[in-house]
Amino acid sequence: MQTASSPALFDLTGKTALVTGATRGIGLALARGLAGAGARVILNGRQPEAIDTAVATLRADGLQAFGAAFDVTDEAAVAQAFAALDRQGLTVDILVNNAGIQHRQPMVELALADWQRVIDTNLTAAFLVGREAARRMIERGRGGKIINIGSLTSEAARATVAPYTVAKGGIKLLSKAMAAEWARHDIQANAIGPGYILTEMNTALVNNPDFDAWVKASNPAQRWGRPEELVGTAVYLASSASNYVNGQIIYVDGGWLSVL
Ligand code: GCO
Repeated sequence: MQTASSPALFDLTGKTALVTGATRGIGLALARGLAGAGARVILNGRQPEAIDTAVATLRADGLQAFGAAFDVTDEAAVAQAFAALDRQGLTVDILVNNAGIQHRQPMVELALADWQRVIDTNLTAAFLVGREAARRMIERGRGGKIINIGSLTSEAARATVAPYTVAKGGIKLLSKAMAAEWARHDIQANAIGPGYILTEMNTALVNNPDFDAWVKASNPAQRWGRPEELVGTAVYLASSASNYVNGQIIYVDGGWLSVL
């Protein structure tokens, strides 16, 4: 049996990756990282101008980047976006379901509309985009990779972020549901559970001295993570190095979940 040497195992040359919510934060870092490993990347977001800027930044570094503006929570828009990619000859080999929002409010005050919005964006969208991608991967018969972005809250709750917690718990099991149905088509669906990462979404937390102190005290690494620190795990889960790894969630959290 032939075993590829390690650079080849992780090489994404010739693959196309779609990253949702890729105009900033974790999504942008993962898009850049996958492109750095050789993939052609399609950056999704809702605002065309933000996508253009992100695409231009990657291209300036000699990376292969394209944009696709669509709302991941809109079933018809997702279908249309994939049809447009089909017409451009862009076939998604790797999907990163990253788009996510946060809404912090105690549950007794929480409106149904806010609950729904958070569930739609953080969980239902991963089903919608995953379904379109998987339909095509199955039809092409060349397998594929799906990486869903979970959270520490895929494992344990935190007060004031109930819908996010529920959605991220769902992401962990959605990855297993995808593996259960699509592994036979050589599709691997796994999740990454980032710890507390320095992103715009978390600005309010980073700037809150009590929260910042709590993050550093509760994490054995004693610090926040950086978006780039998720890239290695994403490249691994996008590459042939993980071809028999399916339905898993890998926490990249500095050890946070390992301690009480
Ligand atoms: C929060 C944060 C979360 C966490 C992340 C940890 O309010 O709890 O916004 O996004 O940073 O989910 O994994």
